[in-house]
Amino acid sequence: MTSGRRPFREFDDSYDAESLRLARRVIRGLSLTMRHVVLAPGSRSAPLAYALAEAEQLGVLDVHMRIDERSAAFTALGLAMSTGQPAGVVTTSGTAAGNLLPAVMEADMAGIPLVVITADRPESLHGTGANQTVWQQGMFAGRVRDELHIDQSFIAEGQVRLEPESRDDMLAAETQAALLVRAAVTATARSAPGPVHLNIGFADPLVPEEVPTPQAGIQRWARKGVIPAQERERLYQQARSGSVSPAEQLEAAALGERLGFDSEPLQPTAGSSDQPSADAQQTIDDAAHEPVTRTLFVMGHGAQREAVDFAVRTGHPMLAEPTSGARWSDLGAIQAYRLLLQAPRGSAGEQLVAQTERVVVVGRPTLTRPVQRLIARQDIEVLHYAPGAEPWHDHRLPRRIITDLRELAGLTGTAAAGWRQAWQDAGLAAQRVIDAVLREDEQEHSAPSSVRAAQFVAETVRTPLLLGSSSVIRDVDLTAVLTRSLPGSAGTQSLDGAGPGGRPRAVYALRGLAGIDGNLSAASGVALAAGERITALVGDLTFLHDVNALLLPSTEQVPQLDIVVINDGGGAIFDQLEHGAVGRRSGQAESVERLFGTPQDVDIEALADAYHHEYYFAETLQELGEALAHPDDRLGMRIIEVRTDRVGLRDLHQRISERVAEL
Ligand SMILES: Cc1ncc(C[n+]2csc(CCOP(=O)(O)OP(=O)(O)O)c2C)c(N)n1
Ligand SMILES: [Mg+2]
Repeated sequence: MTSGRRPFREFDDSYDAESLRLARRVIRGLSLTMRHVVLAPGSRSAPLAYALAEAEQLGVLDVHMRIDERSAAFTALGLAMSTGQPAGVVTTSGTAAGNLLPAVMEADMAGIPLVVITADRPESLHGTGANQTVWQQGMFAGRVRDELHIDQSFIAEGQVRLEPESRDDMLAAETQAALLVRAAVTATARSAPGPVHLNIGFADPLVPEEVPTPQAGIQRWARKGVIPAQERERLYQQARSGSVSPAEQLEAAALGERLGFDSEPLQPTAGSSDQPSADAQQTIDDAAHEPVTRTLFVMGHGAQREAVDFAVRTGHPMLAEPTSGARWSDLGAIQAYRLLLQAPRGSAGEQLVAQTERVVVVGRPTLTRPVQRLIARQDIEVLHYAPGAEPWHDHRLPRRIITDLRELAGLTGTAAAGWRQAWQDAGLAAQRVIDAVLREDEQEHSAPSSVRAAQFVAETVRTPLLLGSSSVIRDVDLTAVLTRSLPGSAGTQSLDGAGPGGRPRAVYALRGLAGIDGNLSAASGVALAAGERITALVGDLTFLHDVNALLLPSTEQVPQLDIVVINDGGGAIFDQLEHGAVGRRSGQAESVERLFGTPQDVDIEALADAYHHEYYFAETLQELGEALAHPDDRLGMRIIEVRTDRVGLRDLHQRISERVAEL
């Protein structure tokens, strides 16, 4: 504390260890805009653990304990993905911190506000051979939007203050933490939301003192303006159907007031259900006249909602990936578009592509090569609608960037008569072929293929879905007919994307880097945030890679999660790629299977048993349907295994392509 100035005290915990006092202020700052924190146990992070427990008791935060840090980080990623709000993960020092890297990488490339907080040894112990001590400052450099290092010694040196000298003291630990989270959620023309890193060097002692008087208890440090738990829940639920919650606005306003910022609302991140503004609506309505064009919209991951509305209202066809928020047949998304794009000369698909004047890319398409080839074509004008910075944006792409919906409207106008219908007809014809081939295949083998199983799950489940990387998401993209109004319900179909429950149906996936790691943990984060059942549909290697998502300390709330594992005893996807052809060369099959297929025969039932989660084996689609029925009556985490054979998949895909090419 600098001499002569009176500290601006909001609460008094001067009786306590300095590490605890620092941790409390940091958590106060973080909790301005954060509701969920996932914590893994450790010694150096103890001050944060105690402070988090207090914050949870005060109703400021929800804390989730996990044992494996990689799983903890992906759980936090899922929490942030689902809410569009920052979520935190806290670890001790050493390799614990290293385990956060995969989730940080995904958050970076997917634009998710993940706040990683690593406890560190104090700077004085670095380079002395002290246990579990490694240079952690900047360890996520290049992948985080901002990073902050606070060492406890900074307090004595006056670089960080525990007691601010004014309400907007920029050296106050609380303010610094709050500003860091702000960097995670800020969307500007140059920077998308994304992960941030806070590294804190704590010095002993790391345990709290006993509270000397009841008044000095934890109730003293709750930040002012904390919304009562019940009200918070109501606002939170409300927030899930809108773009920016009243709670966020309140919190942003509170932060702004304290720190002297403009209190503009926080920006929702990609994948959240942002509504088009009145302005955007007007633009859409104005554009519904001139010019008349044959434009094709490619809707990738995180496609902006206003562009989807624009395409729907102006009648342009949409080739929409499952996580684009546009992949609804009741919105007219084109089925089986991948096959239309790769159809041979003279086919209906080829003629449609030939008539296309312009392609507009929205969001980030990652799933199929025919789409990549389409948007790389030189003979068709390709535009990219990107109103703000995109985490994946590559300025080297030879595409014209359109940042304004009005400008887009001026170029694409409204669709030529029959343009969307022609695509829809072709898509529907291809869809019929897919369904027929899948049926034939099922009869031939007297068991469903993995493709059919994925289609079945995506089309039948009534919960939000998380699609695993690898074949699953591509199979759903190729074959599933998804509707926003769920089967069996009388939900209305409106442009606001609302399903029968009044919320848009959500389809999640880790498309930032498409890793097969962390998928189940992310799904459990989504389930924890949503407070409802989620279905994760994954391949066997994706399941086994993140099996520690099943590992929950027995004190913790079990996520409402159905995990459907399509077990084909290894990685099927490589056989669909070039390696499938290599494997068919004489004498190469075994080697390709070993190098890429990585066969496994883990007993998934025994695994589920070991973790005490319910297990179902579905031999037929009917059994699968029964296992997935009545999601509201189920409790906890359930694992549903479907066994399939990957040997015939390459032929099955070829048969589908050939039959569609004949159309
Ligand atoms: C962390 C990580 N490691 C490796 C890969 C490369 N990879 C992509 S798909 C795949 C196999 C996935 O197998 P499975 O989950 O069983 O799905 P399948 O293709 O069999 O349906 C692998 C290893 C990856 N995407 N992420
Ligand atoms: Mg597999």
